[in-house]
Amino acid sequence: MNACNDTIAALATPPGIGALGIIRVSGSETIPIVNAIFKGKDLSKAASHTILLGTIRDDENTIIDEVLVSVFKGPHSYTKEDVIEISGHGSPYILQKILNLLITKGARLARPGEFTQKAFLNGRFDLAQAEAVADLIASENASMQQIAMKQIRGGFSNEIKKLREELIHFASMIELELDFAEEDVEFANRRGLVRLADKIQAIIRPLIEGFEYGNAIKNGIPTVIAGKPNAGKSTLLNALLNEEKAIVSEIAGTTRDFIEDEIHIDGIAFRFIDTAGIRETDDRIEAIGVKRTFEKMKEAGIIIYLFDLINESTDAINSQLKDLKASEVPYLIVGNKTDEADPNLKERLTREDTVFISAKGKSNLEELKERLKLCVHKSSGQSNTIVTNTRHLHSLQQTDEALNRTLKGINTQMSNDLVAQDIRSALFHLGEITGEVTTDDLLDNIFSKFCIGK
Ligand SMILES: Nc1nc2c(ncn2[C@@H]2O[C@H](COP(=O)(O)OP(=O)(O)OP(=O)(O)O)[C@@H](O)[C@H]2O)c(=O)[nH]1
Ligand SMILES: [Mg+2]
Repeated sequence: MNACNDTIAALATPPGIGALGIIRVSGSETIPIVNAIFKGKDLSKAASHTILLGTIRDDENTIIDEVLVSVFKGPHSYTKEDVIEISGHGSPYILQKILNLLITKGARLARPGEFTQKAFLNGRFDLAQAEAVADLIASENASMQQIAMKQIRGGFSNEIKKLREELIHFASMIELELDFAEEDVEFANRRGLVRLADKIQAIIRPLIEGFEYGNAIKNGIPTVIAGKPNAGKSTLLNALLNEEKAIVSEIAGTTRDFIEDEIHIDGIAFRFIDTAGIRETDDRIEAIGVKRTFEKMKEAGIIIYLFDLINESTDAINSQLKDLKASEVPYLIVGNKTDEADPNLKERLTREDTVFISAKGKSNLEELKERLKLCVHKSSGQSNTIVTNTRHLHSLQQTDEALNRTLKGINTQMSNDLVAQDIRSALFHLGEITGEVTTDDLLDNIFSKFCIGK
């Protein structure tokens, strides 16, 4: 990692032509560097959080652009250093020229994520919050945006920091006992330690369990449309996507490979997967498709189980539902083809959890969407903090395991140095999440994934 007190500059808006382009500068020399190319009010005399109009000129005094300059004096800025944002006209030529001038005056081109990295290193926020900034920028739907925003505003960081401090207390007590090993004293209250380990596990385990849900929200909830051949699965996929994506035909066994696409329903991304209809078949290719359907159903976040109200008997339908109930994946039972179905059949099947639709006629799809949303809210449980970052998940799992070992060590009256080692390990992994424990490699790895200028 290069000197952190360099003054850095980068384009903060996307490259290409735009109405405006913003160049950001941060570091101890920000004000003299920008002052050297800015003609207008003397920036060293400008108050923080003010915007000034002026021109950017090169060494020949040629006007490059007329700009607005926003001044943020450290520590009241994103990076806690002096920061200036130069808003110019969005011409790649002009912006490049301004950046070059800044560099000739002593700024250095920023690396990806370096502004946020400075913010982290200067204690503006912790690592999990810094990572959430990248998530926020990458968020494509309301749920992702909300999860990232919650994390930026503290999320689970504060709680983890508090617990870690309590654990540090126990760790130091146990270390102290090690120093007095001859004397058989007990500074660390074992019951208190067990209580704390339990408390930490009670907090981190739901976070670990919620990861799958969080990840689903990030990547789209895999929603498998399954059922017998000809139930209308491909028709339903097309109706939901509003596009003739999958082939529909009256021939049973039309779909053999799965076809998928994503849509957002009220900010939640669902990845709908149309599958091969489930039946015994001698056709080798179709049989592979059916096998894959079962695999997809196991991996699904939600299953939409579709049956044909015209061509299937009540008994046939009920026996399919029995198999479905055995599955661990949340499912929705959907009767299709209400447009031509015998209304009596529908009556006999009426169960609270069945949705009746006509995929072909696109009727009652709104209710289906509502029910899909309900499934998601149900599986998100009570936890309002959601972990979506694999790095956090890994650290939480390692913490959990270290605490298990700690508890086991206490229960089996293992020697103090072993228990101390397990507590240190738990502390290390908890600290990794918020960045109280870091390595340069880890930081480089995290921030290199950011965009330049953030
Ligand atoms: N009347 C009526 N027919 C429908 C409806 N939905 C689908 N169909 C018809 O049912 C037949 C089968 O539809 P598909 O969507 O291909 O069925 P599938 O479940 O994908 O079938 P496979 O791919 O073979 O497993 C087609 O002829 C559709 O037009 C509906 O709501 N009402
Ligand atoms: Mg199909």
